[in-house]
Amino acid sequence: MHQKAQRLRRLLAQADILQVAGAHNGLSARLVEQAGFDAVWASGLEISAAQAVPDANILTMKDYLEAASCINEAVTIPVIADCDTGYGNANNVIRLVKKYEAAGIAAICIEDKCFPKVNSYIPGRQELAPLAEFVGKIRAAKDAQVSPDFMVIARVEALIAGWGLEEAWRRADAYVEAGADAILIHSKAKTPDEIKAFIEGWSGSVPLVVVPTSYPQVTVQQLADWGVRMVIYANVGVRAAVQAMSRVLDRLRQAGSLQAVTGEIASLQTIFDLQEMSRFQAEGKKYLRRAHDSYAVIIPAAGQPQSYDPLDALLHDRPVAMLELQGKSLLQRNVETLRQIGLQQITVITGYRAEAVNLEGITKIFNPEFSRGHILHSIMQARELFDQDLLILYGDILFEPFLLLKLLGCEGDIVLVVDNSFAQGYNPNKNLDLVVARDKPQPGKRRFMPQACNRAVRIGHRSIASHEADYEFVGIAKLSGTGSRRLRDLYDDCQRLFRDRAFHEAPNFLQASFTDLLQEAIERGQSVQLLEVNSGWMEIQNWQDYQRACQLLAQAQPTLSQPHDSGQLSRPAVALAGPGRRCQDGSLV
Ligand code: SPV
Ligand code: MG
Repeated sequence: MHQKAQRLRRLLAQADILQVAGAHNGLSARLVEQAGFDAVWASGLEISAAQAVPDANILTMKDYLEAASCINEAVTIPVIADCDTGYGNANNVIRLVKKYEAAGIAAICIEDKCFPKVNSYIPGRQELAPLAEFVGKIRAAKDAQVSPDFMVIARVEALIAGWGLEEAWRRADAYVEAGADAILIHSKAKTPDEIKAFIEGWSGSVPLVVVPTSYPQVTVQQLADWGVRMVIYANVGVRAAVQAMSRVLDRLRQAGSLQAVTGEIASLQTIFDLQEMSRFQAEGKKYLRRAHDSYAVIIPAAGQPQSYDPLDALLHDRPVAMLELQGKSLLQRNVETLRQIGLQQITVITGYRAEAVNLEGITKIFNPEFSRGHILHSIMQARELFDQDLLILYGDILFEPFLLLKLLGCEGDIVLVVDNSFAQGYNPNKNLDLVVARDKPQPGKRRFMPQACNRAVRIGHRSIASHEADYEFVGIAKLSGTGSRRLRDLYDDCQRLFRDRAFHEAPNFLQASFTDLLQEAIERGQSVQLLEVNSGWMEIQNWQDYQRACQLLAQAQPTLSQPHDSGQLSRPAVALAGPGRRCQDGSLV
């Protein structure tokens, strides 16, 4: 079924005369539709003019077909394609009908001149094709069409060529006899008298089409009264565009400022609307997916400082995540890193000085129990996210993009980023999340570990002695959709079982750390995989960390003489003094 051809036939069967306007591309066709015309004329003159070449078959069938297809795709109304003489003989017509019909064009119009034709308004050569030859083209076209609704309009050029009304009538009759669905009777007279005379003397049964370019004074009502069924304003679009463009360009060239012409040009919004930008955006939102789009990020940043460290002086009005580091907060730096690698869905859990967390484009969830509960409780404030891929990032760490990219590239439902360099300068005052692994870290400084092959056997910050531990948990974890659902179900289960009882290293469930839940998962047989890194992150837990971060960030500012050295930033904080704050005192909740 050919819907547009069917629609054109239905329109022709109605009482009103059809008004059709010419176009040369998708944009001009869309304007034709917006103006309320019944159909679009894919004009040979306009399409040629748009390429600044004569309307004389300088372009090929492929060029015209491409333009007609663009026009057709841009509109919902039917398109009538001006196919000149059929681009050759009857064999060429057969191919063109197949191509145009397949492209969704509702009707083609072929004219009885010799190939290559020249525009009907050009004085001089207007050579008519022999009648029999053109009849053969019409028959070929009608036999080639697939859908019965597809239309073939035969254009009589006898008046253009100066052969008179008798020849025009003779040809019109022969073309109808050959199967033409409509007759376009063309005239270049300055008044409509010639056309009127043709109509009065012709008794053909098919719809009549006219192109009143040379007799513009005629009205649609007059044409309708005379019995015309379709009027084609064949080239107004390109002529209007040329006049408007050259006037505006002249004025702009003289004025030397866009201001002089802004009142005369369409707004950008008008152009965006014509391009259907809003549909494009909606579709993008629905279908576009980048590599890590499935991930949501949770950053717990609710804890209040309780470490009695000099750093606390900077935290009286903000949580540690909002600590300024060389002109940008820690959180902002991390959010920028996340966006840089395509992670957009970022949820920050707030609590202590929640009002200070004022970044654009993040989701905030307030944890009302931030002063009593611990980090697990904070993370689970984002419970509804625990059915998709998740990245959990503690709020007091600074990290480099490559580290996250490496983590995101790891297979596994629960993957923790771990580092074993803590052992080199172990600070007993720091309360690290330690991990005992199934496989011992490889000795030596250089490692090659593209995947998280190792597994956690135990994890915790109290019950594991430093000499037993293989790694420190960095505070970055990746959960697949399966992993996040499992941890959510485990959390729900443990909340029921351990509400007021000790839960691993926590005195009660509210004060549980993330590592307590991980330990429970390990004990229930869940694989907790380890991705070993030895650079790319640092923590900001005390005054020394803070100073060191500021110093490294200052050095990391790229200058011409001193290239950016990301390696400096990536060294983990291994020789820091002062009490650690993570997990022990709830400050990092
Ligand atoms: C066209 O638009 O290309 C036509 C109509 O064939 S006219 O130019 O008026 O002859
Ligand atoms: Mg033409």
